[in-house]
Amino acid sequence: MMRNKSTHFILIAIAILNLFTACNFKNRKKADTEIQKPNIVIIYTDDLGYGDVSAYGATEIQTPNIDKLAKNGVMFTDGHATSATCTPSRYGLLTGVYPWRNENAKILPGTAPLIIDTEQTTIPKMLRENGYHTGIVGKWHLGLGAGVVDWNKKIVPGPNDVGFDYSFIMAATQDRVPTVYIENGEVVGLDPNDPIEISYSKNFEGEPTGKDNPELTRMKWHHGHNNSIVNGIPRIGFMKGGEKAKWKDEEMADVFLKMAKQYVLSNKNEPFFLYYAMQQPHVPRTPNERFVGKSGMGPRGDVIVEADWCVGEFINFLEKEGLLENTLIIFSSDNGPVVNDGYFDDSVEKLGKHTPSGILRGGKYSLFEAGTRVPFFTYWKGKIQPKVSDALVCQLDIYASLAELVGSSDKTNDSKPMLDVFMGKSNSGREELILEATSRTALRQGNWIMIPPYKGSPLNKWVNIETGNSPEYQLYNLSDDVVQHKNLAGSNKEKLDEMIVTFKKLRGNNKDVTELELK
Ligand code: NG6
Ligand code: CA
Repeated sequence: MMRNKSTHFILIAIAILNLFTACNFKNRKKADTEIQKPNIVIIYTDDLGYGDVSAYGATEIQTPNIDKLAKNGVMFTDGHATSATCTPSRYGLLTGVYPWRNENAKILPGTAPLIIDTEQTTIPKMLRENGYHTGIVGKWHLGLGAGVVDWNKKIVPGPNDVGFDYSFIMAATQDRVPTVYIENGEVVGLDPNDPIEISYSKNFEGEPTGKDNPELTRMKWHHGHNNSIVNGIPRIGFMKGGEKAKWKDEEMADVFLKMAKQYVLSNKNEPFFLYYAMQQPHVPRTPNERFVGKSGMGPRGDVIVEADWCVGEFINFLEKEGLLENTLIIFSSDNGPVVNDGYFDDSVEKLGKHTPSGILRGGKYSLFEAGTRVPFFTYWKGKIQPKVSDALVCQLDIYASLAELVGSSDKTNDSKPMLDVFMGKSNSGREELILEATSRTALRQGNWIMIPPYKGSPLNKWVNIETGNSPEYQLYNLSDDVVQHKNLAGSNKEKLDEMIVTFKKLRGNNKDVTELELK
């Protein structure tokens, strides 16, 4: 059959249109795959050391669930927290800003005001602007309120004012009052007839304390931790009232796990970001009875086994919900390990051959490697190929890397975009990194670390950890001396001077630093 002119025209038009739609579809698909918005979960432990995880070489304790993620993801052997203590570390993680830039980023009492500026950009804020629902379940320890907090009213500002749509937290630490959960700024289970009062300076009349009433305690204090007694455990700080709202320590792991799952269930239909900040193995170590005696290493080992179980439960839950293939998981710890952190809890006596810091020197509070070098890995089923990476990475860089992932142009000066490293596609980690421990700083450059001279004892005798303090400069080459036993400051003055110059440049105008002299 002959076609007339107009039929021809129509056919050509349709063909052109088809071509356009095909191209368009192709383009659209490309854009969709370039910018991915997987769910993002940061699982953050408290004081878990480099040597506490069997994937990282622990032999005396087994962490099969954590190992499964580590071994099927990118397992970093040189991954760091920004600091060797909690508050500064969490500040660095969430804001992408070095904690030593904020003089308030030090271990905070439970009454401290919020130390993140509500105008400041944070991981949850950045993700929220990019279509994520954002939640935190677990330990906060970044301060609450703007001055004196009334715990009986809505507590603001807090996590919900720095980017989290949902929050279920403990204010500070498990060993600090207030010992209550706070959900979106409100104390959970508070009885208005039994208001909460908190003080870090003096006791409330008639209230027992660990110091004066040891007969009321079931866990004895070793150093600090002798103020108010809650559930038979003496704490840091004084608390009155709020009886019904007080948490039960042995249930905390289950409560946080339940709330983490609940958060996911409520928000699984949109991209979500969950910061699951577990309390283990920080003191007081209070395993649920299901885990008591399971490690053979006393409560510290038992709560690590408990934390490992929680990780397994949470991952199985994501799998069951069909979310695992679409969820990027980042696992790490806020600082290095400590064995005796203020209670007689058998952790020293029952440690046996276990070495929480692995082969590394130091631990929590220390400028030596074990202060900040912690278990650190990324896992994304089907997207990340198993790999052990020796790239130098820091939690500070999670901010910029997640920004890269979701296509955000948000930046901070300190956080370096390293998505390819976290995805296991590249090995080029950081060249330079400033590490912090109890307000002292050191410079890591390539495989070298330079620790400037610091006053103070070389050993924190309370916790039996080497601090890194020395009247002399320390310079170590970690490529053949990861244990930091050979101080090369005297023999390699050229490298030392080069590092002092870089350190001064990076740290900027700070008295401690500007007074440092070249050798
Ligand atoms: C210290 C506590 C320690 C722990 C730490 C904070 C004393 C003597 N020691 O001051 O037990 O609570 O603060 O730990 O009170 S962190 O992991 O939150 O940084
Ligand atoms: Ca900690």
